[in-house]
Amino acid sequence: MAKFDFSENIKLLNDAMTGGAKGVPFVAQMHEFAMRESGIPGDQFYTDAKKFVRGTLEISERFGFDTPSFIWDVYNVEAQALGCSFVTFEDMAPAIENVSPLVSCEADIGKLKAPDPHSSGRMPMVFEIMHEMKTQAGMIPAPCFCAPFTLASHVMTFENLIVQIKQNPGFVHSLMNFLVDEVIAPYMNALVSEFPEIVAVEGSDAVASLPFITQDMLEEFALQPLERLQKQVTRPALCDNWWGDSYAPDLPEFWAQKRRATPGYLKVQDPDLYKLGVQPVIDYASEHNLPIVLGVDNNVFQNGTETEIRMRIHEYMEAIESVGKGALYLCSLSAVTPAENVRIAIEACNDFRAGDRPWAGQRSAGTPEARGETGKKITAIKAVKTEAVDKSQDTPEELILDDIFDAVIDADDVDTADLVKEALKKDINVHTILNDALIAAMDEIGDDFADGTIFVPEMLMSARAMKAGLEVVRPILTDTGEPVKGVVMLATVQGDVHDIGKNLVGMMLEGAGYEVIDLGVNKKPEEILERANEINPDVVGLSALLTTSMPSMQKTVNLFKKVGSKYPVIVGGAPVTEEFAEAIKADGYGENAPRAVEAVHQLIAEKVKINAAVPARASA
Ligand code: B1M
Repeated sequence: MAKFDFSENIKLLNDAMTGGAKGVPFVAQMHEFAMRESGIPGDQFYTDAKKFVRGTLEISERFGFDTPSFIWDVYNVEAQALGCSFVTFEDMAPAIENVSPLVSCEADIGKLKAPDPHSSGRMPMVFEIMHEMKTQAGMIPAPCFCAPFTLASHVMTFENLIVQIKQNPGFVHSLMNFLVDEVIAPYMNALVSEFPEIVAVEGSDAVASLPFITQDMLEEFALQPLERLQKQVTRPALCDNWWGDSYAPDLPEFWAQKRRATPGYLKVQDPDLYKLGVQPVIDYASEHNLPIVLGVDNNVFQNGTETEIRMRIHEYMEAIESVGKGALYLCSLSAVTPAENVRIAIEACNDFRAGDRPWAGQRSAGTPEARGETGKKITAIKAVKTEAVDKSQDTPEELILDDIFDAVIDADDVDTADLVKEALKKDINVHTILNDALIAAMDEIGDDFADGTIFVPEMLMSARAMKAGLEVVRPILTDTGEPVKGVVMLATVQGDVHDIGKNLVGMMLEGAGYEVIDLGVNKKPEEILERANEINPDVVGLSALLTTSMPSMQKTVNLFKKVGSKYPVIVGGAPVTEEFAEAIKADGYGENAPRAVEAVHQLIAEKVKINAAVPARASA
């Protein structure tokens, strides 16, 4: 007899997905929450299968989760086994640090060594977790894998992956084939042969979400490699966590793509679900006779009031009930999610099932307030780009500046560099080229990105083109002793390896004429201060994407203030709000990359004002 018994709820979950259940079950991604509540430090919890399973089962039982988490730190296992740099933390889940990518060019693929599922990295630990789950709880969870696109971004960095997709797609296909054929499929098949009871394997693929990639990229570089995997794994290989439904230019097509990744159900989660509302999901699911999985995100459990948590859960459970089959998903209960809020969430699920439904019929998702200001459709870019501009009255100088501007907008790095050279040959002032063509184009790109009219890849590629133009003018600016507008030092704070947003901020700052020194990710407060003292930047920029790493952002700002550092600090990242920035006494805040540039402009302008005022005061 197993020590922990979740069999009834596992049956409820299985029945719910086929329409035969009485109530709506919930599943939770709660490994990090279980780590904290069990008091097991992260560096042990995620490396010792027995501790992981004991902690997960005990906390699941203590808090009354329907079923224990089937999920561990899913994004890291294959990358670590391939040799990517793996970091553990005491107080949060481990991560892969993209310090030096394993693959930069096609030839590097040949240097990758296929992992052995029984001996490489923590792959053997996963076998042990499965074994422990089986003996302690009589259950065999679906093993998790890191889907090919996200794994490729670990192996070669997100930015390089996008650039190569645009410039050398064959190389990316070869890498994807290697990752599917030599890494993920053998690993999953080894688990299936050890545990034949496995019914399916489940992938996660956060990086392959909109608007970080486009829907076309998703099709060719995320979905098709997944389908290749599906053909090779001896059990259904599912993958259900692409975000970005609210950005999809073609939502039914996006959901059709999702269904190819999870043929048996449709999963939609916050923040997209909150923006879109439940009705489109209900309609689609009813039309296609599909169960739905609706996800409430961490921010609600982290920052929501009791009523907000309860209402969101009831609204989504009611939607699932109206479809007749499906489950609720509680996303990313983390090491800093208040235990009380988790209790409230679980109680809300139980109350709903018991018929205690004070908000029956009420909806807040999908309202204009829930949609916020973002979410404009990508089609708008086409309108911008195809708008005909009458250039017949332009001077030759204006014409070439327009061409440079267009080349940056069209993300053509070769054309941009050539046109800048041509403009210089024609004696056009270097500042005019910089300000009226290169920086002006990036301003427009920044606005389009902030509006949601273009996606990350377009912005990234335009930033590259801008950089190519900048390389041409830089030596001239240096020769003339022209000072750069200012130096900005960037870092993602300790415990956090998210860098896509920070890198975009860096590109936009370069695009606006600043020199950017990027320290990378997972940087301790002391290291950030030490490097600032070496570099002497005009502004320090900190990025955080996790609620668990926000305290580290606060510590860094505190340290700067404590030592009376002269460097102004701006902060940003998805969970970072203006209120938080004010509360931790940061000097500036950027909601997104263009706003971060504005914050830097403002701080530098203030600095210039102060510097100008100092001699005046001294002489008074
Ligand atoms: Co992670 N992840 N992730 N993840 N991931 C989030 C952030 C999450 C919201 C997903 C979720 O579960 N709902 C969640 C955080 C929940 C929370 O705490 N609030 C989460 C989690 C929990 C995790 C892990 C623990 C694993 C997991 O369970 N999912 C793990 C943690 C690793 C670690 O850091 N210790 C993890 C890992 C990963 C990947 C490695 C797989 C990958 C990161 C790859 C990389 O960055 N190289 C990843 C990704 C891609 C995401 C999502 C899908 C996207 C984040 C992103 O890149 N956005 C995200 C869910 C989502 O958003 N749908 C999620 C695109 C980027 C352009 O936006 O970074 O917000 P953003 O940057 C914006 C602004 O915020 C701002 O400007 C940028 C451009 O406009 N900005 C600044 C950013 N920095 C700024 C600095 C400034 C000013 C503005 O001044 C200096």
